[in-house]
Amino acid sequence: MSHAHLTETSGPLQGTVIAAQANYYRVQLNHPQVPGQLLCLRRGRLKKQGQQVFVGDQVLIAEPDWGAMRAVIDAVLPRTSALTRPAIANVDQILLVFALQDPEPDPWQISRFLVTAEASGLEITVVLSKADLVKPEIHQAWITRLSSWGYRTTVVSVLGDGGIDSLLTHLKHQLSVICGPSGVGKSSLIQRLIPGQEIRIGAVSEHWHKGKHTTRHVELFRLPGGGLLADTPGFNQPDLPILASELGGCFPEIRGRLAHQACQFHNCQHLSEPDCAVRGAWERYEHYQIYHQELTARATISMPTATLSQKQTQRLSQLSRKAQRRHQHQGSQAIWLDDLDD
Ligand SMILES: Nc1nc2c(ncn2[C@@H]2O[C@H](COP(=O)(O)OP(=O)(O)OP(=O)(O)O)[C@@H](O)[C@H]2O)c(=O)[nH]1
Ligand SMILES: [Mg+2]
Ligand SMILES: [Zn+2]
Repeated sequence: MSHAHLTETSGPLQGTVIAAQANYYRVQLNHPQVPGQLLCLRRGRLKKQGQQVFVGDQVLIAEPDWGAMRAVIDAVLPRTSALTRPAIANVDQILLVFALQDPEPDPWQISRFLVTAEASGLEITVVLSKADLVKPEIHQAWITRLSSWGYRTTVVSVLGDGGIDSLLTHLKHQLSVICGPSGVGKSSLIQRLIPGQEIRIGAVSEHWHKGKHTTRHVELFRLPGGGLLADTPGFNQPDLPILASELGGCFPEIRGRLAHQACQFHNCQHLSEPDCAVRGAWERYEHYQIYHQELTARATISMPTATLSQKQTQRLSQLSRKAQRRHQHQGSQAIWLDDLDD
């Protein structure tokens, strides 16, 4: 089908935003017959309305210039979901990647990523990478441990074939986002899944020790069997974007317990209340307690300070610092969100 024919017969052109950088968006047209991508600006009107354009957005395109492969984004279609960190629209599932070695898995960090991913309400798939670096007994120990947390886990290595096919099947027809700490092999895994795709990979020596991030922008890649996969920059300590009262819903262990038995109080926080169905000797209960403390301290601090005495304020910032120290990791939050839109 020729480009001219396409514009005459098919009404407004619809496409998927594949990448965003500064004011430019790369848009892949949804017509399978049309190869290549258009470099687009956002209409001034959308900018005035504060309508942001995210990677993953379905957009309508106008004024195509087929010679220069440029066009204008005329409208953003309604989103089925929107993640803000990273900023991606219409995501179906989150692929969380952790390395079995280099860097060594940290249960607190894994748990923080899991809770943050749960807060999105999207389906979660856990992948343990760099299987070639550790013995199979260690794979099995982590699979068992994560299974007791409520997650099914796929073990992969970019040097072998194990797990790769089942992962591709799992990602088919979906828009998935790959998230995880820096240096765990997210970009390498995408390259393994999509032969021929050029992706920036970090050198092993210059990695997590320095908190260096190799992937800097969000970008969607087309998987060979269908589906889109977004690479994201690794960051080491996600934010827990929830209220303390929502925390319980982000633990499969708690959802499971409450499905069988109710707490005495309907608004039980599962801390020291009597007849609590959740409190107990399960592994991540301690994570729940510490995150709860952190979220409570954060919520109170963001109240207008005039309502607190100086002594109370001091005590609260002490508490919050303590909570932060409990799971301090080098590396910073993703700051690259700012360059996605103006
Ligand atoms: N032995 C081994 N090394 C791997 C494997 N996967 C990735 N690596 C190495 O781990 C390092 C980091 O890989 P990347 O793919 O850049 O990691 P990333 O998660 O994308 O890192 P950021 O973009 O910084 O978040 C590179 O040196 C890779 O070669 C694997 O399966 N086995
Ligand atoms: Mg990367
Ligand atoms: Zn309870």
